[in-house]
Amino acid sequence: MAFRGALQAPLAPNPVIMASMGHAGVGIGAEAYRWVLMDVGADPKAPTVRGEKEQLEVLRRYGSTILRFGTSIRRGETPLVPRALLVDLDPRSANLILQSYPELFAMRDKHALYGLGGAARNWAEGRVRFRQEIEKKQDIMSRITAISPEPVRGFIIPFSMGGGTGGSFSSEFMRYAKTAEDFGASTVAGFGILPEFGWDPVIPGPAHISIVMNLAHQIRYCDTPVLVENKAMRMQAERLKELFAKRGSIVDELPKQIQVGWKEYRNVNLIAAHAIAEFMSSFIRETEWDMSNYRTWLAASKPKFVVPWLMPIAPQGAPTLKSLEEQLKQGNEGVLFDLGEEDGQVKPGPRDSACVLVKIKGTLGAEDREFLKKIVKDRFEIQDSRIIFIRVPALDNEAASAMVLLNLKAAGQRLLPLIKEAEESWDAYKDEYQKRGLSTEEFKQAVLDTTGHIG
Ligand SMILES: Nc1nc2c(ncn2[C@@H]2O[C@H](COP(=O)(O)OP(=O)(O)OP(=O)(O)O)[C@@H](O)[C@H]2O)c(=O)[nH]1
Ligand SMILES: [Mg+2]
Repeated sequence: MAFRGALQAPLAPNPVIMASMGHAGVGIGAEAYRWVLMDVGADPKAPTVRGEKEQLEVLRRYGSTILRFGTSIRRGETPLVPRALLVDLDPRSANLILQSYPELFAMRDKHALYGLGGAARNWAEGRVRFRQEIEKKQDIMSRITAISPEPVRGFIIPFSMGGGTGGSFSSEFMRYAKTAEDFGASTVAGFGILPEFGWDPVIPGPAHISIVMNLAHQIRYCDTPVLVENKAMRMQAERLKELFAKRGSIVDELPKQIQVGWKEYRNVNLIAAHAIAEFMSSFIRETEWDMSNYRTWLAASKPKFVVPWLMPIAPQGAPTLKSLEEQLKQGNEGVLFDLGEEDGQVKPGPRDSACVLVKIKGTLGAEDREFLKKIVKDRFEIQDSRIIFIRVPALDNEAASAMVLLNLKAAGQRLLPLIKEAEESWDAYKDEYQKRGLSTEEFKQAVLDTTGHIG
């Protein structure tokens, strides 16, 4: 009987790997996995499944993002291991996650790739070091093969654009994922975080140059470039801090005496992790949507940048639309990017579109769609025909949620001042960058590519 069950179970699609880059990327990537496992009711400290039926169920739903680690090893349980890479120049961040969550990241140092020291907040230095230390010395391909023996379907890449390592490593990794022979057909989704100037400890000038180089790489190599902002997320984190205090975070379980700077980003990272978990749920559960469909949705978009709108931001309640409506009434929602709205409205672009992921139990009827469409249209003037819906099945104990992925011209326009600032800073920094292999020509091309794509 058991054998027949195994034969009937549909195969999980090819794996998706989370490649977390730099300090912010590692913190958010690890938090997103914790979130995904909590959603299915697994204990993130020791995520396992029992029995064949449960195994098949979980693997059918999550097999593409979680590796079944060997055979049952204790008490008939099988550990589930995230297909996650934690990549940084500074070894502290990945090491701390591995030490604090040894059973979650059970392949230990296979998950971690690191060099020595930092990238000096210099995108060009980060790129050289990625090539020398991560790609060659650490042999990134062997790591990818270790956590995914099957061909890879896609990559999700969380990172911050304002430092040295995350912005440059993710740029190089996107290029690598899109040009290496083994991955040509995979789908690459970036989750890039824009820093908050004047609050986050970023250096204006170099941070702007990193943002431009990174945006140019996202335009060229990313199928789904998702942008979020620390400023918008911090505002929501502060507003909803009581709700987040009740929800556990990976940060809570890090040793108290070791500070790696995630404490102050705890709630901000929970919000980013929630957005990534929602994104993953659109193609890892039994939906009609494949990760590669995002590529087609955005193929002709200009700009193709995507901004997430989370409803609710901190999940509460039952898996019904009624419960979601209740959360909205309480203001538990928000766009994770400042679109420069005036009087609550954004000037519409002719091809603006939205992709609405709705996680509920049961069907998503015509009335439900109308209700959600109205919410979207009240805020953004998007044509009916350009709003698409993907229903994601919720589990019994899960809260209902929706994430609207917005593809708006306004998001591109917001980036123009940052590009201008980078251009104005170049002369002062160019010697430092040229020494590490980023020529004025290449930088100017990135400026042209980004402004041309957005404008
Ligand atoms: N949302 C969020 N932002 C972070 C986090 N950590 C750092 N940042 C912000 O991102 C900027 C730089 O990114 P980091 O990830 O710290 O830097 P890095 O990628 O490790 O690069 P280095 O500068 O080489 O260390 C910081 O100045 C902060 O503004 C985090 O955990 N979450
Ligand atoms: Mg760092």
